[in-house]
Amino acid sequence: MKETWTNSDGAALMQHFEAMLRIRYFEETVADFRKKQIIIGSVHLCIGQEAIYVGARSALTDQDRVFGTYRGHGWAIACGVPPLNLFAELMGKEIGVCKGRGGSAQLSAPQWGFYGENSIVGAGAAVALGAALSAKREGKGRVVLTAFGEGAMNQGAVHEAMNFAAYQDLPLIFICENNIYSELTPTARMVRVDEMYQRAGAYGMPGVRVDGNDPEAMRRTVATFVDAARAGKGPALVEAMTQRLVGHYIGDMQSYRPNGEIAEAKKTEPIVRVQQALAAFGRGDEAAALSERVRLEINSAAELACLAPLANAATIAEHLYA
Ligand SMILES: Cc1ncc(C[n+]2csc(CCOP(=O)(O)OP(=O)(O)O)c2C)c(N)n1
Repeated sequence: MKETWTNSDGAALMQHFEAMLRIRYFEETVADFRKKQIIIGSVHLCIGQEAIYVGARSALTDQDRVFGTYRGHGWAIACGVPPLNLFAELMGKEIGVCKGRGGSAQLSAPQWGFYGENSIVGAGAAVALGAALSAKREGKGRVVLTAFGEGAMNQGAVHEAMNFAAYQDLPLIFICENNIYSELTPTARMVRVDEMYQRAGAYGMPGVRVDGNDPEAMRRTVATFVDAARAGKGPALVEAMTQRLVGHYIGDMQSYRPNGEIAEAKKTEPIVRVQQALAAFGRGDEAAALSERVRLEINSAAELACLAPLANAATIAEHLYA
């Protein structure tokens, strides 16, 4: 797919680059900490999919609301959640965004417009539907974005959310992160039609497939649909093509992936591509300095999170609902 980078000085691209690096370095540190058991529990990394979060979030405003999945650290960071409080959450620390009660797959940070992850595949779409209904009734132009994998497109809750949102003209943007695997199974082996965007027409809403490794393509596409949703024209489905460069979970040997697939994907992964584009704009040195600065920022956030106290045992049952 062709890049859409036309800005003359690469300024927008540099901003995307910074945000994508923040996610990448965060995730790499999480992988390291999980292996060392500094972080425990289930962790799903989004390495390789950063352009989706950064591009799409840059098309939203702070009044909008984002719902992710268990692979949601990237959405949280793109929404502006401070890496320190996110690391701390994954470590069960009191300064975590959910006071250490949520962990990697259940955290939320509504004060940043991030209404959370969800470990039940496809369930976030139904929750986001409720937020979109509320946004429509409020009438303040708020838009809701919900993201899920292409495997989730076969869940009943996603189907119901799409149908209801389209019928009610709700301001809801559905982002399908198509990384071509549903857990450990190639999605093409599970469905007859693996072009997920084509399903949008059946619900009566627009649907497009976009290069999810191109943050500008993501921003432009999502911005068009966000404008329409704010104007009362209802939902849309954006199928963002990407690849995860790591396992579904930490420790996944990925024996289901053909030899060479990851090496090939690394040639067109979003950070490498944006870095090359910035070099072409004559901003390669600036990009390298920025990369170093973001790495230091993430290292320092990780160190501070390690030093922070664990969740208070005396109040551990507070803020929990079951
Ligand atoms: C309702 C439900 N069914 C099954 C699972 C187990 N499960 C966890 S991730 C996953 C695959 C989801 O694939 P996809 O939607 O493509 O998202 P990805 O993990 O690739 O981001 C499955 C089946 C679950 N968590 N919830």
